[in-house]
Amino acid sequence: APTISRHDYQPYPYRLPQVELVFDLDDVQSRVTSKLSFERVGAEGSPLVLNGEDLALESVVLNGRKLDAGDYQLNEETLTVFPTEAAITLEVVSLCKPAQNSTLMGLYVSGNNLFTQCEAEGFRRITWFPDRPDVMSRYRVTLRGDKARYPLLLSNGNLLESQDLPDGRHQAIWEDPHPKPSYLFALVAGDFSCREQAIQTASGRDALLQVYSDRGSEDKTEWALDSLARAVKWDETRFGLELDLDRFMVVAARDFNMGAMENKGLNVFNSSYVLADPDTATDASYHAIEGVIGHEYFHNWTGNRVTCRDWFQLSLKEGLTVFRDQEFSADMMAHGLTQGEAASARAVKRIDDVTALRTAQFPEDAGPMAHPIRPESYQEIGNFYTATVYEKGAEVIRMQHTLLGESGFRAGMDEYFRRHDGSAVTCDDFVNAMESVYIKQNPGKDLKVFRQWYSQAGTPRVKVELDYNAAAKSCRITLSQHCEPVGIEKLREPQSEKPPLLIPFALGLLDEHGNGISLKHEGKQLDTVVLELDTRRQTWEFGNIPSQPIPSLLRNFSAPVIVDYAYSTAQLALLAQHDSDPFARWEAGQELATRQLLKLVAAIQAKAPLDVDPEFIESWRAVLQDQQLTPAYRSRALTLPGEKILLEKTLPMDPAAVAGARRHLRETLGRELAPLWLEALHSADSGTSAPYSPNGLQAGLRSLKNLALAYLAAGNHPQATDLASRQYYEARNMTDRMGGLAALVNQQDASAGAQALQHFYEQWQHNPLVIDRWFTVQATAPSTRVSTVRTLMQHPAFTLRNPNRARSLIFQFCMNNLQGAHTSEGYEFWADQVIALNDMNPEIAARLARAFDNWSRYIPANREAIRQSYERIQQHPTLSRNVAEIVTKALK
Ligand code: HT7
Ligand code: ZN
Repeated sequence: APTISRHDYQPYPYRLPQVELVFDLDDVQSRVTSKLSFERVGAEGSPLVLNGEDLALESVVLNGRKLDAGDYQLNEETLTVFPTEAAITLEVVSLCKPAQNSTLMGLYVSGNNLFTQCEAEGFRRITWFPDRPDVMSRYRVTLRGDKARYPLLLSNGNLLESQDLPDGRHQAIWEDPHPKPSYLFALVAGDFSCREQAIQTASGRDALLQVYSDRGSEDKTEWALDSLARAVKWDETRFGLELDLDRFMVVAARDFNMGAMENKGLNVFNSSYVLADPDTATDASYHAIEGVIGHEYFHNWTGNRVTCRDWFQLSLKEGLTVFRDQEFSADMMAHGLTQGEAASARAVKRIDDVTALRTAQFPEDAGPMAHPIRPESYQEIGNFYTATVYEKGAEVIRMQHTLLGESGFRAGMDEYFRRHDGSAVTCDDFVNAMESVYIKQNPGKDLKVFRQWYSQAGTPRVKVELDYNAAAKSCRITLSQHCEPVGIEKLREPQSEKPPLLIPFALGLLDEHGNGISLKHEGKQLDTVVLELDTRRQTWEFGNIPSQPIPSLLRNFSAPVIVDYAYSTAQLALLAQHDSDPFARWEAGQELATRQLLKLVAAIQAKAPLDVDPEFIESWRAVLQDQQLTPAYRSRALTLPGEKILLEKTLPMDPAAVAGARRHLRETLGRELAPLWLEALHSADSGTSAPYSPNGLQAGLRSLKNLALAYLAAGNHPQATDLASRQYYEARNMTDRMGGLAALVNQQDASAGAQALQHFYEQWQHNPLVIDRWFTVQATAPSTRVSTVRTLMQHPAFTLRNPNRARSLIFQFCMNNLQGAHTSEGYEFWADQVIALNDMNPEIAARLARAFDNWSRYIPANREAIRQSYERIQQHPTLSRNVAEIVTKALK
């Protein structure tokens, strides 16, 4: 497949102000009639190239003249006509087959309903079109279909009219007043129930919020609709951005490739991010729904009103919108709390976001798919909806927020919209708007060095040196940065050092009792200073430091970097008990745990005895007993670093040793601290007797309770099975039920787990989202092997065609079961599934194909087995462009 490069961007030679589409909808074959009114802006004689995929062409009419096959060029991917006039009307009739479309891109069937998914390049599967984000048009859309089968016909914008037609058909005409690129087009046809809420926007306009879902699920859409109303208010308050539509619709689909899609005024959602009630959704699901509803709504401005010029700019909308949804969720979690509780709630959200970044993005940035947040090239854009573009992209926006401050960032956003509302722009345009404010705040400085974050892949390392001068009572802090070559850089220019980045590095100093030392920086006395490191090595000096200080580094994770500092264990223990920055305090505990775990990994590899340091157990005991900490924070502080985070810290990577080390430490902590876990479990349990709410306090208590139960089960406590059984069978919400079930399935007494699984299936077999949980808990159980997964694939409830189901079993096993999947049988199984999915749904197949893409850093036995499996995938005769790109890069 050809490689597309960022630098090859050419503007489209035509404007397309107006689009008229008529859909004759039918699941077997739909007919699409399009009338496109072009105006030439490029050179005279420019060919008009339209994209199309999997379409049958019926007719082409150019300025009223029907074209013969010889008048246009038609190939697998494009239709080209050769107009001579500057103003052109092109009418194209084409056919597509929704029921046969298992890719879930373009127009497809889910349940009995029809949906579209157009981002990034799905519109071309609906009709011939300039399917690129810089062509923005007003759409008028007529939908026609069988009224009994598709009683609801929805598209973007306002409903102009609806009427009955002969033969039991009906039609609806929609007009979207906002010009948009084709990737934001949507239609939905089918039978749904609707929950709605009338709102008034800040300027007093009336608007209607609607959430559509399968009939029978309307009792599960209250949280999504409330979340949407909160998101609308939040964007008005925090960013001054108002809803610009009379009607904002969200529709839930069972079959969906990603989380959700921000089509203008008609968001389509994976039903897992819409449906919730206490019996079926966990606290984590409630929070994810709030976050994703917010994310898609916030795209209405950051993505839709201002969109991307080309797909290399994807992080322009995604990084910014993830940053906005993270802030929305943090504000919602902190709402109504005291100042101290609010700080803790925000820290918990930050810890969760950084954990997700380290789990998915750090490995990506060190592997063969490493790319800058603004990639330089791609073969298939669907492969670049990545943790780097989204999550690291959000960190890059967050750093700009840190550099400018809240009001400066808001001024930069206002300027961005003032300059670019209604256009398709670049990441540079965004930084330019922010820079206009930064320059005013910092005369003589600019964001030139900062921009390097957009061009550079890899996680930078920042080395910290601290030099205390007791006589002068001063302390020098030296920071130096370095970023290893990654991915294809290694092949190209392994020797060259990358240019430095501007890294906002938040720092505090503590005395030997753990008290914060006030620091004088740029004329201010502060507890936390933000050092702007923008060269390879820089030193700052602080005066008035009474004694040898302990540094608290990268507070609140002020930049997506890895810090190297030679802390002693005692210093880490002090930070873990006293640091006033809750993120850095958590980080110190995680570093202590990491050191302990890496010692155990080494012992396992050396077949030496597995000793756990008593001081480490004491540090865990201290947190467990610290009643000043909120339950949510305590649960994060008592969770060991995840296996994927640990694997990244070992070379060569040894999955079995990492899993073994973590299992041993959990068992030891479970056993040694058993009375405290029991106490935590009982007191958290009595704290959650109020009617269910996913609020931070209740969710925190449940999280601590489930953690305590998991530790007791890991430590083989004699009461663990009874406690877990009781919690499972008596649960009044899904969070408790899943906590009980996981503890039963993961402990040694197999029969109690099997019984509970049987009971769970019987109870919830009619709810697909709950059955996904049933598959996941089995896929991730440490005792699960390939044979178990193959048996589960034979279960009548399993299907590879539904992405949620495939993710719940296959992805969870391959990606989150280190003990089960990292065997030669596991790697063979994975390759079988990539190949099966490839012919069905290439986007999903390509995601699974990435499961072991950092194979070259594994221990030799695993490395060789994975390589063979990648080679087998590569030989598959009908390999999609999506999977081929991943496999080729992995094998390079
Ligand atoms: N902007 C949306 C991207 C998306 C997508 C991309 C490829 C294939 C299927 C897809 N569904 C949604 C999601 C978002 O970031 O909001
Ligand atoms: Zn998004």
